[in-house]
Amino acid sequence: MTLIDLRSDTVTLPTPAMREAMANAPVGDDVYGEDPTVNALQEEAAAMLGKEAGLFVTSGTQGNLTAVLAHCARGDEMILAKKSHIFQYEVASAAAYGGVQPNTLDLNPDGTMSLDEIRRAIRGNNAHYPVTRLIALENTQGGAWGAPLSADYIRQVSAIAKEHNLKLHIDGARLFNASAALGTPVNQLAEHADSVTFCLSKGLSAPVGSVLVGSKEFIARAHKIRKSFGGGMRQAGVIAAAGLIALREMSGWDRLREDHDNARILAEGIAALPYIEIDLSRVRTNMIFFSLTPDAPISIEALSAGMKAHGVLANPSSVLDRQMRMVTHYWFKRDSIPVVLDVMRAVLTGVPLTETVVK
Ligand code: TLP
Repeated sequence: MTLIDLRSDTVTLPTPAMREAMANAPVGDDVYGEDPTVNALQEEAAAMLGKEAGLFVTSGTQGNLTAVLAHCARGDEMILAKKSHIFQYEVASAAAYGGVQPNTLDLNPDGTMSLDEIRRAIRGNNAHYPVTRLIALENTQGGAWGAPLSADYIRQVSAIAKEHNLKLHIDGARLFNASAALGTPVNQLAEHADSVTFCLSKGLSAPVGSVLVGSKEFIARAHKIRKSFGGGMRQAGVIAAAGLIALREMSGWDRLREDHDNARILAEGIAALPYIEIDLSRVRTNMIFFSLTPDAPISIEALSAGMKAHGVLANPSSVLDRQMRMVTHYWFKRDSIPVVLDVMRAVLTGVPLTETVVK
């Protein structure tokens, strides 16, 4: 059975061009700064995002942790969304390894935190308070169904940060998706941030890695912190080569808009199924969230298990809310949409699959 995998865009496999580039990559010892492929990736990524320097890291999590620790000292506070990846899904690493305290805010449905609430969260000069050091945004914002944050919103947050002498980090795991959705070049989305991480895996399909970008001075500090986490990767050009192909061939607006269009078409089909609640206006990039109505005859776990039995993978995102997430990506093709919809219909209603779909 061929699997249709909608669990995440993290499941993307390297393209044939990536495998070829990996096989032929010139390499050296990156801890000595001597890997030409890593150096090329770091330079190209920094140039694309309009920053002075870049650092190849193993994952989005390592990039975010490295950035937070390069900006903050122990006991400092960072302001970020309660539904941000850094707060929810990075194993409290900033607290565990950096002693950094999160001050979390709610998200609006459009993925923004209110500017007023950000201002209120910044600590005053009082002996009892921690020092606020950092604001962290996420673009696209996974906790708001992959909503893209506009350059204008980021500029306004950055103005608040500057006024209070704070740093601004963007977890841009899906920054290129935001760019494609908004029609705004990535350098404009990165312009007002002190640091940005983006993932070469996920939507861009590389097998491994993220890049952290910022000023030369910031990246020099980040480089040392990455080493302390065991992130000095030696002949890493073998994987950076795939990252270069991801940047050059997989980050274009037309490419990523295919994933966004597929998400929209799939979401519209899901909206027409019984027992489904979905707000189509919130499907903005490559993520779809929907929930089961209270009268649905099965649980969200049973829906997921039933779909899996027919080769369609999607995970519940909240069992309590009976909610499921689907993420489209390069390896999810448009002709899979009718298959997913028919499988969902069959599992939800108990009526067998239509013949056209059964393989
Ligand atoms: N997100 C994964 C899971 O960890 C939830 C996913 O399937 O979406 N920032 C954002 C916004 C992310 O969504 C992720 C991964 C990361 C950072 C971490 O990246 P990795 O997995 O490379 O450490």
